[in-house]
Formats: sequence, C-alpha cells, structure tokens
Amino acid sequence: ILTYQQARTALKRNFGEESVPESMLERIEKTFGEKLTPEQVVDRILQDVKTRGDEALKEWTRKLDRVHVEALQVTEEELQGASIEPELHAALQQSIGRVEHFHQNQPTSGWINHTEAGALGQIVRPLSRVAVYVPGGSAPLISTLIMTAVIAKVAGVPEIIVATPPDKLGKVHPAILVAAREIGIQKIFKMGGAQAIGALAYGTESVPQVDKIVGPGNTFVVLAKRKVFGQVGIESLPGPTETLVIADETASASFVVADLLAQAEHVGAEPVLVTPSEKLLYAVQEELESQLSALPEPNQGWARESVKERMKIVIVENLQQAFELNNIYAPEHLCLLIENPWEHLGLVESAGGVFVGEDSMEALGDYIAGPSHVMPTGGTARFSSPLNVRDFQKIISVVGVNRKTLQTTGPAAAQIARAEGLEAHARAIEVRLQE
Ligand code: HSO
Ligand code: ZN
Repeated sequence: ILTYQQARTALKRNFGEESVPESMLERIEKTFGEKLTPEQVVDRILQDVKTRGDEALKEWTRKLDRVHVEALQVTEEELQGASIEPELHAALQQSIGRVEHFHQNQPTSGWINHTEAGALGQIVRPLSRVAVYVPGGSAPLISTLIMTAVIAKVAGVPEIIVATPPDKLGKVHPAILVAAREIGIQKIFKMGGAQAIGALAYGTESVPQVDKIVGPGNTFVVLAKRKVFGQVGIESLPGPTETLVIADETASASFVVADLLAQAEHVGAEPVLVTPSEKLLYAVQEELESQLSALPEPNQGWARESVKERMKIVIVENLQQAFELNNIYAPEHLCLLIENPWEHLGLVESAGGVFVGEDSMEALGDYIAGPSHVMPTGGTARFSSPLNVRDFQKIISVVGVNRKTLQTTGPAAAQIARAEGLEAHARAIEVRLQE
C-alpha cells in the first residue's frame, strides 16, 4: 500500500530495465551449455536463421520448443479440417464481426487538394505482406489472432501471415485455425520465439519475408523484434500486461477484485488499484483472498504470484490525484469504477485503453468489445497507441505544385539550400525559374 507521494515515484517506469529472472538464465545455461544473456541467445538464433533458413528454424524449434515439425506451414487439410464446439465457433464469429466493425469506423482516407497552386496531398496504401505473431506457450491466444489479423484485413493488407508456436504434438490449436479460416487467412506457420521473428524478417525457403510484424510475445520474441526493426516494420514491443483501476467508495469491491485478478492471472502482470476510499480498501482486502482461493489451478498460482510480487494499492486524497498517477504510469488499461466516470475522461492523458464504468470491464475488451487488445505496455502509452488500422498502412506524400507556386516558393528554397551548402539543390530549382 502506497501513498500518493510514494506512488509518484513507484509508478514511474524505465523501459528495458526489467531484470532477467534467475530461472530464465538457468534454463539458457542448461540449453546452451554456457552462460549467455537472453540478448546473446537471440543474436545467435537470428544469425543462424538468416544464414541457414528452414534448416535452422526447424532445429531451433526442436531444441527450444521441444517439438519436431515436418512441414512448417499448416496444410490446407489441417486448416479445413479443424473444428471446434459450435458455441465457441459462434463466439469467435461475433468477436470477429465486432472488431471488424469497430475498425471500419477509423478514419484513414488520404487526400489530395487540387487548387490553382497545383496539388498537394497524402495517399494511403496498405502494406503488402504482414505477419501476426500469436503466442502459444501457456495459453493459445485465440483472441490475439482476431485482435491483429482482422485489423490488417480492414486496412486492406492482401497477404497476412500467422506465426504461432505448435504444441508438443506439432499441432496448432483448432480454434486458432478456425478463426484464421473465418478471417480468410491461408498462410499459418508453426513457429515461435526468436526463430519465428528471424524467419519473418529475413525470409526462408518456406517462410516469406514480410514488411511488418505485429503482436505480443515472450521476452525472446520481443528482444528479436527489437533487433530486426529496420529490416522489417515493428509496431511495438509489447511487454507484460498492466491494469490500473481507479475506484471510489461507490464501486463494488467484488467487481474491483474480479478485475484485478483477471489482470493478475496473466503471467508477469501488474495490477494497480488507486482509490480515495479507505472503506473500499478494506472491502477489497477482504474480498481478495476469498476470490483468489476460489480460482482453480494453475490460474490461482499465476494470480497469486502477480498479486504478491507486483500488485500495488495506492491511497489518494482525491480523484484528481488518482488521474495524475495514471498519467505518470501511462498504463495499458485504465478502468474507471467511479461515480460519473464520463465526467473524468478529460483527465486521462495516457492509457492504451480506458474502460468506462462497471459494465465495461477490461476482460470484455480482451475478447469482444471492439478495439484491439494489443495495447501499449510498459509506459509506452505516453507516446503510442493501441494496434489500429494505421499500423497496417503507410502514407505517401504527393507533391504536384505548378509553375506559379514554383515562382513563389523556389527562391526561398534556393536560399535555404545555399545556407546548407548544397549548391546543386539550389541550381535544380533555379534552372526552372530562369526558363
Ligand atoms: N489482457 C491481455 C490480452 C488477453 N487477455 C488475451 C486474454 N487474452 C493483454 O492486453
Ligand atoms: Zn487479458
């Protein structure tokens, strides 16, 4: 439990300074037979995939994911043959529909102004080929496929590639395949980790090189994305998830705790509660243990770990202070469980998403509300946005001014060129002015 003053420092973040857990270093040493940092591991994998392609990709999958994949790409029969419970199928369709509709509302059109001064504008083009990374690991994140690929579709991307680590039998979760089918994706590759990012960045015999890679992943995936940035586009470096709940005395303690625990069950998650109400604080503390013990395993273990290691509760004097802390923390999710939440929206300066009122819980946003659940983490909401249509498009500037505009702007441009010492630039302009 922190005070407002303590929280001002405790909630400030320094990107990339997270310490590497001992257990990860031990695992690396066991696998590689020497002490290496995660960065060194990623360098090695990327270099190997770059030079040896498929061969290296399969070898790393065998070594790190402990599974042998014969064919990297999901076959047409696997894709068409996948089936799931009809209720789940319908749920996925509903989610896809809502995410699609939400993003169709995003204004993304270009413009060209033709005037007597000539034309200037911006035209918009979709990226040609993008990859979405769908984590497997502890949970096959079916929803992450929807929250990335559907948006790429809306943006007009003609070729979408999915990378997802296979399970121990070398299979992709059927719900991921069904969702891919519903979205209209044909190319799915059974690969994960840094090796998958390498394959997508450099291309291999069977994996095509892409223009951009989006989606969350574990430490190795994120490190690899950071390294290949420039070779390909990277929209963000998503880290562990975080939620800040602002709740006042009108909030239901049981809802507050439910939201904090939904967050806490993500491995590495950071749940934060900020409240001006001591009454709520006591109610929350009481409720916390009872909801925790009611969770099944292994979820209870994950949630307990997050609560114990990283959960913070902050007591503030008023809601003004609560929003100030939010803006310092710049969380991935901000949940408002307060009286008249809409009246406070103006105080929000940074957050990946804001969830307004008790019926708009973050968990709904994870699956079906409409916006992508890929949101800026680690304080990057200070300067970046949730995954959106623009991430899958590029803008091309269009310059088509005419002689009249050249005459009014050319002399100034030549002037600046000479100040830069770039004589050929000045002459390229003046040779037209002299005509
Ligand atoms: N809350 C996570 C996304 C997620 N939750 C996927 C469930 N499935 C990060 O925003
Ligand atoms: Zn979640």
